[in-house]
Amino acid sequence: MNDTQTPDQGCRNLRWALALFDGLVRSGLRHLVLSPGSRSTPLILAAQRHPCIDLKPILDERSAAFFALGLAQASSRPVGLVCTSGSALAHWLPAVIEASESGFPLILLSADRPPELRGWGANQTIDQTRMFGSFAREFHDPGPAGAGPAALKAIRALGMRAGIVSLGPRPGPVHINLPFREPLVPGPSCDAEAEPEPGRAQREALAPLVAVVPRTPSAWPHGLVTLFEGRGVICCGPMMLSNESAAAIWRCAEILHAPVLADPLSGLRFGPASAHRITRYDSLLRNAAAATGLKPDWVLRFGGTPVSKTLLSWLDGVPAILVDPSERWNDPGHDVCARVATGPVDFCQWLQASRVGDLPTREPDSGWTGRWADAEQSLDRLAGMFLAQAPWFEGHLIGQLLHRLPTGESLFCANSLPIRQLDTWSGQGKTQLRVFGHRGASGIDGQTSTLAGLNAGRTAPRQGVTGLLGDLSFIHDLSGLMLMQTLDRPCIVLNNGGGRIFDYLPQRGLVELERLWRIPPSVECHALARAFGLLHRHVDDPIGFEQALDEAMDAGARGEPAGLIEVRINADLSLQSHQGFWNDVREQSIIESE
Ligand SMILES: Cc1ncc(C[n+]2csc(CCOP(=O)(O)OP(=O)(O)O)c2C)c(N)n1
Repeated sequence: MNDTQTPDQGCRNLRWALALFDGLVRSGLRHLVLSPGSRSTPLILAAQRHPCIDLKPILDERSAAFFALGLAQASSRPVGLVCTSGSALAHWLPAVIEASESGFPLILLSADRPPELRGWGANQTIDQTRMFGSFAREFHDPGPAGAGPAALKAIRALGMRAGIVSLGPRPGPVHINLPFREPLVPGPSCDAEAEPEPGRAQREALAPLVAVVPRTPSAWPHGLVTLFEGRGVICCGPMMLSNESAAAIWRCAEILHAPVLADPLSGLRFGPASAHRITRYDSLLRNAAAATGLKPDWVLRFGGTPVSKTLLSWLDGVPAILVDPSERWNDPGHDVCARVATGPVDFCQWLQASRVGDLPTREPDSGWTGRWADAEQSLDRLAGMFLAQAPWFEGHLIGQLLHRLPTGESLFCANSLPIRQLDTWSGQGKTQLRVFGHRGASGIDGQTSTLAGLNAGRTAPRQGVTGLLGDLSFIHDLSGLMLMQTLDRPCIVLNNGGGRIFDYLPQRGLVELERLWRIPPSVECHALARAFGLLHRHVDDPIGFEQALDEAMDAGARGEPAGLIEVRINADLSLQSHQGFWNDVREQSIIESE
């Protein structure tokens, strides 16, 4: 069943609603109380077709909501409410207040008109946004029904999330406002039905699927073990890791015989060597045979979303187990099938106690992880060979910089190309090095001020933080330069003539790319440095860079300001080099077929 093949809007609405209920059912929902109306028709048709849902019609929405409250109270399961647009949902309010105050799981599914009709005098159309204010634990407005597998996956994930959130840790109502475009009734050829998505059989081992696993490991369902059948990878995104947590993740890798794909901001990429550590995945996975041959059955995730887009799209569709003690829903790919609300240390203990490592499908290290380690080594060699013949660019500079930062030092790496280039070129580093970056909102703002703040907050004088920034990021935070006047670590500015990341994105072919996207700054770094009383060094070759870095670090060691190092980058050449390297990777035979 392919949604893009059927333009019927009614059918699209129905499939969308069915996917939403699939997610809700997976979180434990079994009852839906509806009050009749037209706009909510796709929801009612979908619930009617869903084999796990019991439907109860009640005319008055106020009474329906109190009835649902009773059901939720008695069953300790999320209970759904459906009504039409307009004043209908306002009648839910007293019961919603009670559900919020008493902590009962209600799922409020209000049908709505599509955005183009809101605020234009369309019939029965009011502002339904956040109608229940702080009485709803979460509010979602996912927009009109989408087409295609990604949209269905997203709405299914939202259903599951809503049910899970309604159950706790602070149980209560969750409101999803659902706009539907007409026609609301599907055509006769629509063959929509509740359908299993990929990996469903595996996920059903947790039936009813418990996506958020409680904090106490003794209460974790046994079904969680079965998610680790077959071959897996551990993916570590940006996070602040204690030594104890880092050790626990390495131990998880040993137990599971799984490689650790370590993001530059994970805290695991640099430090004592580990046979499980993989750092070259962003390049490696551009090779089609490697991407296919190394595809895992599951991914165990720690930390935030990794920097590498290549990695993210390769993981699309792979069932994920997210271990995260926070209440964040860190799952942009909508692939998380179990979210374990704990940290690496507790999780590792559970792995050990539940003997996940002894599953019969587990391969010895020499097999699966050995293949990953070989691939990493091949990529190391390829990168080395490539850099040996390429003209100097950021690929070389990153190696030089990492090599010169002593143990215990840190790097603050700006967004845009610097963090991606670090991701691509750093490789493994045995020197303990911490990398800071702003991947929460991935802004290019506040970078020089943050660099100064990081240095002010350090606990030992020998643990300084060096900055690596693009030229626009540097200029974006000019007032921060005042804070850098006494900084004893350098700020390295990669001056490539503006926002050159756009050369790597689909915008690269657009008219006026230079004026409207790259925006090359019309101010000179040296003039800025002079204006702010900063020492300025200007380099454009490897020897000059090393000299400047040594001088700046030596000055810092004497407690003197380290100043700016402006590196002139030929952005066209750099782009060519990156593309050349990735082409080499694509063409090489990197992994042997099994
Ligand atoms: C506050 C903020 N404004 C705009 C953007 C969008 N943006 C992302 S990268 C970029 C260009 C950055 O240029 P530069 O710092 O010189 O780095 P380069 O692309 O050359 O690596 C822009 C404008 C953003 N992420 N954050």
